[in-house]
Amino acid sequence: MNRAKVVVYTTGYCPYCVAAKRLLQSRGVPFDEVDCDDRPDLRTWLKQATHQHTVPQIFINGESVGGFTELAALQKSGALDQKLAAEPPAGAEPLPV
Ligand SMILES: N[C@@H](CCC(=O)N[C@@H](CS)C(=O)NCC(=O)O)C(=O)O
Repeated sequence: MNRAKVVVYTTGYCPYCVAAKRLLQSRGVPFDEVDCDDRPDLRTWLKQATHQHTVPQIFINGESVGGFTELAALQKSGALDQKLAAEPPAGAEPLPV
């Protein structure tokens, strides 16, 4: 069962973003998408928070899990199920949107 809060930071033209969203949708995982086009503030925050310069950037219960490649690896290893089954920690700070 999916209890986790999933947030996907994307841009408009981004095949990896499409692939990540498709993977989540194929698993029936609800997620919030945050479009970073024309949002240099969010891109700057993402770089600081993830030390990555690419999109998508995916957060599960506030934890940065990487982009599509890492999401697919989590799925393949079975670790994604465990992360998605966890509830968001009480009082967690919302991610920037
Ligand atoms: N390994 C990364 C690759 C992601 C990637 O290359 N994303 C492209 C867009 S589809 C990107 O962010 N390029 C640099 C940029 O847009 O600034 C993943 O699987 O998410």
